[in-house]
Amino acid sequence: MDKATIKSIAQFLNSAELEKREVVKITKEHTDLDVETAYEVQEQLVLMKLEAGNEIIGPKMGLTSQAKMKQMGVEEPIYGYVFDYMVVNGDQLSMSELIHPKVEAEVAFIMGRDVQGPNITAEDILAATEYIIPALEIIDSRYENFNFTLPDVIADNASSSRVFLGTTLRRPQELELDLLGVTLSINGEIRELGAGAAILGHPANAIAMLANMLARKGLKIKAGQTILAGAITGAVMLQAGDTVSAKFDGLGTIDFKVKE
Ligand code: 0L1
Ligand code: MG
Repeated sequence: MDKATIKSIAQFLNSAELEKREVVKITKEHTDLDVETAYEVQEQLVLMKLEAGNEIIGPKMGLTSQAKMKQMGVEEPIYGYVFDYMVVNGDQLSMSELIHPKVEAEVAFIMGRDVQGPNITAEDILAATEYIIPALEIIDSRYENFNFTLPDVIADNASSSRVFLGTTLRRPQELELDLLGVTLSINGEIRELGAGAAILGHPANAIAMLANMLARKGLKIKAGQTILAGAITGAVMLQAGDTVSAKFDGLGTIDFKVKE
């Protein structure tokens, strides 16, 4: 696929996000879009957002649960980027800014040091992490009905849209991240639950994999970045009027309300 086409797909997806418009998956027309080219589209999309004055909070990992990987028929998770404008301040999510959002419970790593792959292990990540915080990611695929292939979702910045970051900070050594339990309730009813082990056996494994995937591109994890490790729970579709509450063992709660 030539550079101009890659750029035009990135523009198309960026406009869909900015205009809150759902679109048909890219691979319907561009049947030759493969994973490698999809990351090139994502790179262009990221560049457009940076040129528009947005800043990267950190990369994120997606499709880190066995269930999601099986569903997509993939053996490797994917990554995308969370930008500053995606971080929600306060406790309200505006439906009018989004297409068809879903929420999933995650943990985020706040990095104290740069980490440069390859051959990074979970132990390297834990040693380089300053704090762990709870997070609720809002994914909002730009594709109709969340209907996409793996290259589609990679090109679409792994459905990144919004994130609520919790205020409880813990050193990684203070937590057993694989055993960390989470419940995700909507309107007072538990809809999803899980443990940190849902993320590739241990959330630090996902961040190590991220460092190694970035290294293939000559990139690294940077000190100060806040990195979403992947979902501990399944993703739940949101509607205006919903009240969302997630409880994280040892990491407090995150609550928000969905408004029109
Ligand atoms: O954060 C993620 O796990 C990315 C999910 C991408 C797939 C989806 O939109 O369901
Ligand atoms: Mg996620």
